[in-house]
Amino acid sequence: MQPNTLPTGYNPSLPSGTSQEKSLRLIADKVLKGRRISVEEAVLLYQSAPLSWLGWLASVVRQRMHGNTTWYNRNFHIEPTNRCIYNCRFCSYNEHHNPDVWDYSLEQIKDLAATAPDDITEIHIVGGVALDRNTRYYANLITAVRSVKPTVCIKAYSAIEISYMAQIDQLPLEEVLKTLHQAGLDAIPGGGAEIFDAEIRQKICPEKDDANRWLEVHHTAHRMGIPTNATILYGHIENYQHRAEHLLRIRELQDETSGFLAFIPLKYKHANNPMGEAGEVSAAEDLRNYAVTRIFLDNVPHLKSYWPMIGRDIAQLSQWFGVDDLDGTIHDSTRIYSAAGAEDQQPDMTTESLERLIREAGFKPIERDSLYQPVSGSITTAP
Ligand code: V47
Ligand code: SF4
Repeated sequence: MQPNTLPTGYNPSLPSGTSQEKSLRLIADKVLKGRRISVEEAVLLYQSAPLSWLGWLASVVRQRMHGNTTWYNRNFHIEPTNRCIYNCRFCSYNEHHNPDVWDYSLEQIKDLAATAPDDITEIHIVGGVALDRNTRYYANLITAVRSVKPTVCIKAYSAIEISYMAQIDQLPLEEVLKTLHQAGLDAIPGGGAEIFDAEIRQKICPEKDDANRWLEVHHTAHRMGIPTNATILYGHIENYQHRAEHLLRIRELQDETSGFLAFIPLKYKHANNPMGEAGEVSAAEDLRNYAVTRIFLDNVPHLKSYWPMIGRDIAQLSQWFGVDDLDGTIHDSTRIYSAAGAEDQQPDMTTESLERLIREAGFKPIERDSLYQPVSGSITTAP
């Protein structure tokens, strides 16, 4: 199939008349002129924009930023331990909610890294926050991985783990990040952001650092030239206002630093954790969330669909709702989502399957490295 091109001037019309429809039209006018929308306007989009219309508007933004390209990467995860001093109520894989407890030695981590295919470009390391681990340990872990995979990008440790290192070692964040960076840390993943709203955060992850601390870690990393990602955990007890305010704080920090590479909406999965009775939101809600995020977050370059969490089908469709990045080959190396009941219990995708997923939806797959540079030798053959 040929990559899509949005027909020029295509604008699925809204049934006209009510004041709400007029407001939606005004929002679209703003977006089409490249202007920002407010939190109130994002909430209105969440609440009342027809889904196909929202997909169209998000696609205009996506097209402007990335044309028909959808990026993907070859990556591998290492989850060093599921021991954790915290007990987030949505977490299915930590030792409090999972009888299968693991805590790899540095030697085991090295062996695990050595099992990753040679052609991967990124290793993503994130785990529980273990009581007895400090900055030196985490730096040694990076050195161990680096010794067997000298050229990969190491994207490691959530802001929550980094904050804990600073706390246990009584060090400023700059010092911790400097040590990790010198050991070979290249980038920081987006985990731990959950929902910034203090009241909701208190209910779903009461012991975790607050929003200000999460933002401080990322701000510090950006100042030091270390790129990071950002996430939101959605689809539990938060409302649209909470989601839009979360996005605003990311947009504000990005205005200051330009250090975020990608934003990854993480859908709450409900199996095997104490929040399970909250259920899960629908696929339509997932798509709506991608679209509003793309429209609102005009300064974060990439919107990533993390298929092990959302599933292959919705990841594929999400490209029509603002997503330009599908992560990744994975190689059955993460348990966070399988423990929480994700469809793919052993997430693993070949580059051929990823490319097919992208192409079948009408987009052009390009393999990327962690900084979103095209990887030469990518198997892409289609235009
Ligand atoms: O912070 C935990 C989430 C995050 C559940 O930066 C859950 O490229 C849904 O941040 N249902 C860690 N979500 C994973 C993460 C991530 C994933 C992929 C790519 C990147 C990136 C970052 O996983 C946690 C939490 O928000 N999480 N349990 C659950 N039951
Ligand atoms: Fe620990 Fe992370 Fe799970 Fe929270 S989400 S309990 S910090 S492993």
